Amino acid sequence: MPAVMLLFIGGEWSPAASGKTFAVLDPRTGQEVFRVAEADKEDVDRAVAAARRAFDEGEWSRMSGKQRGKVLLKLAQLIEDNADEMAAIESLDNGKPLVMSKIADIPLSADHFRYYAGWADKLHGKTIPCDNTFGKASRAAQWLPFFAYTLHEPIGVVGQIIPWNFPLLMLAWKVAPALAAGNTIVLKPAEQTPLNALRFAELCAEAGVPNGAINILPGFGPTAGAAICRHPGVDKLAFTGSTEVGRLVMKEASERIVPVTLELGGKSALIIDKHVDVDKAVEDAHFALFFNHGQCCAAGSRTYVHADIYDEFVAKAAARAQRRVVGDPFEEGVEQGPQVDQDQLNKILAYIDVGQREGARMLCGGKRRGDAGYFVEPTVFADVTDQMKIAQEEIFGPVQSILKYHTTEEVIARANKSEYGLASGIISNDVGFVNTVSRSLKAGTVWVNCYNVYDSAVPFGGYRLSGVGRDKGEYALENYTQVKAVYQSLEPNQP
Ligand code: TXE
Repeated sequence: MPAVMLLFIGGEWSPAASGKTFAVLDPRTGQEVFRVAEADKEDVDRAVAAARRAFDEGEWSRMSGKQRGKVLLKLAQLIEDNADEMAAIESLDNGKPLVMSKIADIPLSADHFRYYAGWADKLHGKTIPCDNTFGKASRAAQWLPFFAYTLHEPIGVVGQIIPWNFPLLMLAWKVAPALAAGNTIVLKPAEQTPLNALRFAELCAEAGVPNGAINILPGFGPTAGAAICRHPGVDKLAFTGSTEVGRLVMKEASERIVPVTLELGGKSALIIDKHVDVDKAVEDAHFALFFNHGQCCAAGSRTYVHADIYDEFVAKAAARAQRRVVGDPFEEGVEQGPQVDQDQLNKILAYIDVGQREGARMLCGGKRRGDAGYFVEPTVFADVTDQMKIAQEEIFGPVQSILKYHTTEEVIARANKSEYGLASGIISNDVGFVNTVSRSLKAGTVWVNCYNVYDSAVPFGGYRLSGVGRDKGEYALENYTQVKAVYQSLEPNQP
């Protein structure tokens, strides 16, 4: 790769029109490791024009589904062939442990392309028999005179904006279904983590994605991101990130009446019944929150524990967090690397401060670790109450909040009081409890006796402020297709 990485527009590498670049920092040290061209409005104009050309000329949009599927399979294979390199890029860019990039981010991304490759030739509509609306006499009187069929057509040029917590995987969630359905794409990775999106662009060229079908524009939200949202040539918007920015994206979509899908923040409740093996429940709850350093929209960030096991659970949860190995993500045995950037570090430390001031009992952690990079000590708060900020707002860091409950009805009501509704979890061996709670929770995902399971075939998305629409699975294809109804008379055009 060149010293300054460029924008990928129309199948070619090009500098930003402004000539500007920005620094990519190593979250372990805060030091600059790469420079990347910084896209802005003019670059978005060029990228949208390239995507429009590619769409209208039909090289991708009218390619047969089978052919598109082959290209997506090749992409999956190329990600796997380059897995070690891409895992290293992911850990360098984001700070997550190399082992996690290797066992989660990269293989799940490859799997996503493989899964949607299978859908590319199965996007067919329905045939629908129609009634004789106008009482028109049919020559073949015993048959209905009309029938209709539906076509699932690609929408056009899709603008996609993604975050930094799972840089390649979030790209895969957005890009794979959009490409499978025949759309062309202008994608902006997060400014903190643009590297694997650029590596992915190289793989697209190698896999045979036609020039212009995918354009990758690293840059900042209020400039490049806003320009994508406002561009009259963008036919659909897809966004993953904060609820605050999600609102802006939706406003822009409403101005132009284009469809929009949003995957936003969360404050997910993990409910732990009294009928459990406490050690196992502690481990599950630890994983639910601390996975990816707490930087998961679905993090189990409100841990509700039944009063009967509360004291034992709290003591063991704190002991587990204290054992969590924090360090260089490239070192073996490390479970937690640095947070992604200074802003996130500051935000997390501010919430830890608020938690203490609001009266939660801090059992461990609470500070920045070291003075280089963005490391935070794994932190556990007990005796958290629903009205505390740390129980209501997304911290997005390694801070576990434990709350006590007494009855099933009470915990369901409290869990549902959040303004978010992304995910949730239940740990229990009582089938009645599991059934009652899973059907009562207002959340897009419920994990039972597990957490953070992400199969490409299973939809993911939120209720309430957590978003609109679903990523993943068959459902995501609806985000990227228009349904056209074609009526056809069964009679020939003769007098
Ligand atoms: O998010 P932003 P940030 C939550 C999490 C985190 C907080 C802030 O709580 O602490 O959001 O993180 C682009 N028009 N999540 O500031 O700003 C931006 O460049 C168009 C939850 O990183 O929402 C990036 O590509 N785009 C979450 C993307 O939006 C704009 C993942 C996300 O950044 C824009 C990340 C604008 N005006 C953070 N402003 C999840 N749901 O997984 C920014 N962007």
